[in-house]
Amino acid sequence: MAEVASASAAQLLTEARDATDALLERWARRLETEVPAPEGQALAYALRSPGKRVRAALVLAAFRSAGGEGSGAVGVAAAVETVHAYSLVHDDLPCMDDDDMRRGRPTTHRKFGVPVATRAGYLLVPVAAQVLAEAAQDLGLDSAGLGQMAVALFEAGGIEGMVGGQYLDLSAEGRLLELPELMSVHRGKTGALIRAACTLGGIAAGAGPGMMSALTAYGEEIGLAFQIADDVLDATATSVELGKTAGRDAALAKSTYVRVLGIDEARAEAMRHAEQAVAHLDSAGVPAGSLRALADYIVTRSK
Ligand code: GRG
Repeated sequence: MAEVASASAAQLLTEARDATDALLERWARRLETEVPAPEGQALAYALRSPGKRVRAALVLAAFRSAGGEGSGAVGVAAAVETVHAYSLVHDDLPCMDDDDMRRGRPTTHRKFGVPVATRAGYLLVPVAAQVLAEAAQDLGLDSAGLGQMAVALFEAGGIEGMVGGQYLDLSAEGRLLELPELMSVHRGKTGALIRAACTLGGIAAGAGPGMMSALTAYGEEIGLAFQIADDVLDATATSVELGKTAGRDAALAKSTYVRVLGIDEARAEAMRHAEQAVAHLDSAGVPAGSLRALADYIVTRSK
């Protein structure tokens, strides 16, 4: 298969951010007017929160690697970022990681209070479903295509993925996990949604089974690499660089790759997973294109 033209990670992240933010801004305006205050304002605040848009970039890169053309996948990217936005609002709540700063701004509950932030977080889930349904229409997918995307996104966001991983993570606080258990926390809590971003890009492009399994295998490895890199950044970067409180894992006595392996070995492990991710694409003959650049970015990023 021919290699697709590959954008640099920086170009792709900028493109993903501009396109996704524009779509999320339309939803923020709509929700601000349709949902009574203060929940409507809290929803808009969470959707306008300036993330790096890595998951959106993965959707777009996977879409193109699978032969997708045009801008139809932007809605899919926005749906994934909406689920991510919900998870951050809830993750920051006092009953979870209890954090004051996110993306360089006060967390949603610090701005609107815990009850409003909790409700706004839940409300983002059906919003994500609506964003996804509109994206399926833009892509010209039939109801089976929408169903396949919905299963990929909401299974990853649920008990078999993100919620399950977060639950394990919270219940393990103060206890040192062995590597296999830690790996399942990371695969669920963070990896599942990142893997789904890659899978969804493939579904949006109408990819066949070989391409789909390569994209999913890439997503599985890169999701793990992402959270290991996140563990390293939490231990080595500053709060200003991260836009959130650094050193939170140590403060909460969490098991992390840094705690289990040390910083250097954790970094090396993230690199190994990133290489493995790209190897899945190469060995299936899938044009890696920008997915290669994103794999590299994910393990070398500074925030
Ligand atoms: C009901 C138990 C239960 C859970 C609810 C809250 C939740 C579900 C899950 C939390 C999942 C979570 C927040 C995992 C951390 C993922 C992570 C590394 C986030 C940071 O991602 P970046 O660096 O952030 O891409 P930006 O801000 O750039 O988007």
